[in-house]
Amino acid sequence: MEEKPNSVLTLPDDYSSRRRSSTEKRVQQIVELLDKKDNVLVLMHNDPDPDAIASARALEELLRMHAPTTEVTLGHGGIIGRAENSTMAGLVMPHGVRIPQRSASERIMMFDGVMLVDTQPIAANHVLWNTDYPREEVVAAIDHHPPRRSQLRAKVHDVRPEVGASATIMCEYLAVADVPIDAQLATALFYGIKSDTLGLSRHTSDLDIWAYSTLRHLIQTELLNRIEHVQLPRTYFRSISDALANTTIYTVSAPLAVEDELEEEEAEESQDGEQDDSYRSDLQRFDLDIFALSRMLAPDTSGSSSLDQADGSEEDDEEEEAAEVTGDIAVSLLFDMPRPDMAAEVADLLMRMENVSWVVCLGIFEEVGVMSVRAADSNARAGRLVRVIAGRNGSAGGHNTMAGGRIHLPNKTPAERIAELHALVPRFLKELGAGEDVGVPLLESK
Ligand SMILES: [Mn+2]
Repeated sequence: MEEKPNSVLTLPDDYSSRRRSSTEKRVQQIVELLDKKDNVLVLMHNDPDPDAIASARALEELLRMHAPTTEVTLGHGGIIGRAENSTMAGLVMPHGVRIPQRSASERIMMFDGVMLVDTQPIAANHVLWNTDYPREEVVAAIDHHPPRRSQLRAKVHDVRPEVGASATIMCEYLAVADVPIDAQLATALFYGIKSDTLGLSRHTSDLDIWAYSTLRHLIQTELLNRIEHVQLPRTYFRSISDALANTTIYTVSAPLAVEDELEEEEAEESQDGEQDDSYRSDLQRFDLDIFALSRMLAPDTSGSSSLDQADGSEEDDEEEEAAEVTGDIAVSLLFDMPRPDMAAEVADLLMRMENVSWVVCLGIFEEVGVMSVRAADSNARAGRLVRVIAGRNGSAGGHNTMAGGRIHLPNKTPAERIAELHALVPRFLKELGAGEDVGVPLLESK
């Protein structure tokens, strides 16, 4: 095991004093708000991913130093399903607490403060949702998901959609607040950024590149390998096999972007999608370091990709034309998923197929229909697509190239749930301009 001394992250060379003082002020505000609080909950989104876990650990470390009298509990709803993520949680967050939604109201009341990481008060993907907890009382929200059109804000509300990972924002806090981090936390933060940005290959800002390259020297490679290359259960391969057997390819002239069909306010939105988005297939991870390296060597191409801009400013994209491109749409159905994040993992895998412009992966987990959508074009508005489909029967959201959602299917027989899933397919195809295409099963196609 490599032994590395704890170190304070060095801020970027071009980090202005103005920026420094505004970050200092945010940290200061958090510390002051915790002044009279004895025990606070740092709450991750449901089914936390590496970015959420790393961000929670980083906030815990910051509070340990700057609010030492406040007891901190790290908590989340849902399950940590994916093998890499549960391995990471076991190694770096063994003290994390699972809070089931049904007992959330009582459990939350045991804390005198709540802070959110990798999610925000208005989102439906954390356990405060569906409780009476006054969400305007949330002490801080540190997140990078596109903000909702809502007045509901945390007291310290740091939501930056242009940044690739919440862990990156936490690195900035740690650096400004002079918090030394050990190799384990450095590894967690590095992996959080790596998995959320696909190794800086998409949705990446200058700050992500700074954090990633600074952390790179501090990580414990053995720990990273244990997480990233964890052995997978047989059920994993069975699920992948089932998914590929139930994948159909539609070849059409597909619209590049989804057109507006509903007002934002009409759909109940959540961030289920973005949480899905952080799960990456192993195959994709294989290529990440090459990408990361090329991004670091060519910083000019990194700072403001069109994806960042399009995701960050919802208002601007009204002017975009829905251009036509030819590409394949891969639709995969997973009728019985072992865990809710399986759909996202399969979607990531299918995105690697040649000539694919859209992937729609639909699955059933318990009483929920799970949608995971990927698009090749950075202006594709995948988030809008899943919101259109989910409508009022579910919750959905996401970025231009990655999105997800859930449709609630309670009180239905398994056969009825499967029928509901099948019924979603023509709706997706219609939205994508492929309503007439019959499709070819992937495993029978040439
Ligand atoms: Mn994230």
